Amino acid sequence: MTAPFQVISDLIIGIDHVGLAVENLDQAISYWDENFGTKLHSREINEEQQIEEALVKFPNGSQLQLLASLDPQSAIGKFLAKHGEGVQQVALKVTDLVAATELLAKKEIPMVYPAPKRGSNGSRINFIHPKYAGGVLLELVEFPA
Ligand code: V0V
Repeated sequence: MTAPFQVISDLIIGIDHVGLAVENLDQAISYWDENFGTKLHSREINEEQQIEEALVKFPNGSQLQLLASLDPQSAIGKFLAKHGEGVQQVALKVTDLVAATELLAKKEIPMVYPAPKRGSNGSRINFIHPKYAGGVLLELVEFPA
């Protein structure tokens, strides 16, 4: 059976989070809590990415992901060395990461990784390099149904 025709807007739910590279995770969590009233949603180490990250939520549910490096050679370590603290990524939530990847490939927009990686809270993630996305590192994130 032929799969129904899909366009990318069928697959993208919206912005899941904006990711900030930070030098000190504890200080960053406190900063956003004390000054902007965010609440800590989750915190975990991602060995593969060599980071420790925390999701903090605003009252309306929108999220920041605070990303600290555990290794200078990690993506976050390199970002901090080159750019300092700041916005490292914008993450789009998708219903189907593989289908989104296939549609983007048809537009000659490749993913950084050949296959999805593990993201926070059981998600699957992949990235579009800033050179294909207007200078912004775009993450695509899919959560289990
Ligand atoms: C690099 N560039 C960036 C950038 N990273 N520009 C904007 N935002 C960024 N995040 C610029 C860099 O300054 C260079 O600019 C140019 O892109 C080429 O850089 P490159 O030599 O390819 O840079 P690298 O070696 O730093 O690698 C960049 C990529 C790397 C995107 C390939 O960061 C990567 O693999 N990222 C995916 C993994 C990741 O980000 N993990 C951490 C989050 P000029 O000098 O040419 O102008 S993990 C996560 O989000 C999790 C676990 C989650 O649950 O969400």
